[in-house]
Amino acid sequence: RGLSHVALERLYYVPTLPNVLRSRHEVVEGASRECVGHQPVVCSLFPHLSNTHGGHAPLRMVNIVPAASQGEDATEKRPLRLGCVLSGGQAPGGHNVIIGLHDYLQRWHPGSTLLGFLNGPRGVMQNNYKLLTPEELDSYRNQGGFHMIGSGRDAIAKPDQLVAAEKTCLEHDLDGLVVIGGDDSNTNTAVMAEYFLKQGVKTTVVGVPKTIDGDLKNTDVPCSFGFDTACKVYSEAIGNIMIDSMSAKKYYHFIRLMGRAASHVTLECALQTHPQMALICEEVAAHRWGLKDVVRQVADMVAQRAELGKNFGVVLVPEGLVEFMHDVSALIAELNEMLAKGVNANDQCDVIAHLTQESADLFNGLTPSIRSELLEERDPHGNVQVSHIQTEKLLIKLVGQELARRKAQGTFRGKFSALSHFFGYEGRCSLPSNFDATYCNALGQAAGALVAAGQTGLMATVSNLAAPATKWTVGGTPLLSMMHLERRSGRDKPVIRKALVEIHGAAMTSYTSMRAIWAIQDWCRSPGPIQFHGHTADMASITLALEVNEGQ
Ligand code: FBP
Repeated sequence: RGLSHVALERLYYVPTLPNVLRSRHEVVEGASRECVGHQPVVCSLFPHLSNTHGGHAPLRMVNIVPAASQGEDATEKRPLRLGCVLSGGQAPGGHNVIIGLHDYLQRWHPGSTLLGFLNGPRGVMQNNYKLLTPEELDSYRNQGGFHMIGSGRDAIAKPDQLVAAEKTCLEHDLDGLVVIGGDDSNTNTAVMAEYFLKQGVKTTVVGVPKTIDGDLKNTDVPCSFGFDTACKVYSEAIGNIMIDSMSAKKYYHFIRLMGRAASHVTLECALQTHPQMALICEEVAAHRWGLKDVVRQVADMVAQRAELGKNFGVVLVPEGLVEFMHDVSALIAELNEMLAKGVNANDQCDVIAHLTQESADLFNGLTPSIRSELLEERDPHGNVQVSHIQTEKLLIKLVGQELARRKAQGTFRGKFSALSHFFGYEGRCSLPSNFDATYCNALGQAAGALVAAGQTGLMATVSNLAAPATKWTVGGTPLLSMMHLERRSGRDKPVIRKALVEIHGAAMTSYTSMRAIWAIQDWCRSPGPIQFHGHTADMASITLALEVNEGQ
């Protein structure tokens, strides 16, 4: 396939397996869990998974622990039939999850069959799959991308989609289906698990936390895979740009970073590189800042540096920013409701006529491209496609106008010349870092152990990540425990709640304690490329290290 020297070498990297998965183990019930919100309603919508149809058994996580009994029984090693599917955006390490699953089956259930459904959930509904062989899997070990089986953003949620998925699982007599996806995909994992229980279909459904956005985490799930690698890729490029900016001394670089609603990626990259400014969506929301407030803050920083003779710097912009400025988020909410009611998005006069005065004024002040992006089709889960919105260009334009106004008043004497960048897709398919390669392998093996134990409606978990990988703990947490009700496409829906940046958490505190200095000093930190060997190779993201330590 034209593998580079490094990619070839990575084929032979052997991720460390947590001790508990190296020897005989079993799945035992763990602590009880509650939904993150609206528990009675969420549980009533998932009566089989929450057990509400037969009493009020609490949601429980499960732990994978060394087996209590020494003897093996005959059923223990029975061959299983499993399917797996990659869902949503690419994230480095996806192949290792599937390989971990396969290796688990080979080791503990020899003779098992593993099917890979092609091009995302649609492959499950259309019964489009391939049999995954050891030879093919070996050629994807520790490689980036999702191209072995492809991914897609279709949802399996509506009645006809669930029936189609059921038909496929019955046809292959699947014991389990492993869904490797983000928050929305795993919401649908819960929907499918519930439906299969209701129908008496034997296939269990287990999720694996995937997304570079880093917003799929909770007490049991320390992070989603792919985040570490993607942030390292972006941070390398940001570090290089910062040094260019300090060398040329003539440009401000506005760099928008992927991450959807959450600013985890931006925060991690800020801690890695020390930019002059990093906007954090969650802080913008907490202070109810609007577009004008954000523009003023950036302009203040530029003006402050100009007083020091510095007309250059780097500003990091999370891609979800537009959704968090209170005025823009109110506008988006109005647009969502309006589109759900069938107002024609192509008729901007009609759209404006349906907006409140405040939103209409804001809408009129946006650039035409941003206006049409806000009106674009939502993704299949009802989200605004924020990665299409060029917020960095909007900010450059508005900050430029604000500085021109100040110049006319005599309060700004510097220069403002800005360039825009967007880092997103280039980070999603990199060769996974040692951390992601190891974490993903363990997650795949954990998913295998859960399915083998007949568990359903759980997300595979691998924790204790601050310790060496041999000591990582493994288990599963109820998908329902991550859910609450959210307004989607004009109605309340039970969905997995996105884990946003904690503005008083360790990572954010670490940033806020330094940002005033980074704004004026040029303490650029250039992390360089991902390392696969040497003492820095196994370091996981800074935010994970801070947050994991804080949680202990
Ligand atoms: P997931 O939530 O599916 O992991 O996708 C993450 C992401 O990379 C976001 O950061 C980004 O906004 C979005 O996908 C882009 O989507 P697409 O690949 O459909 O353009």
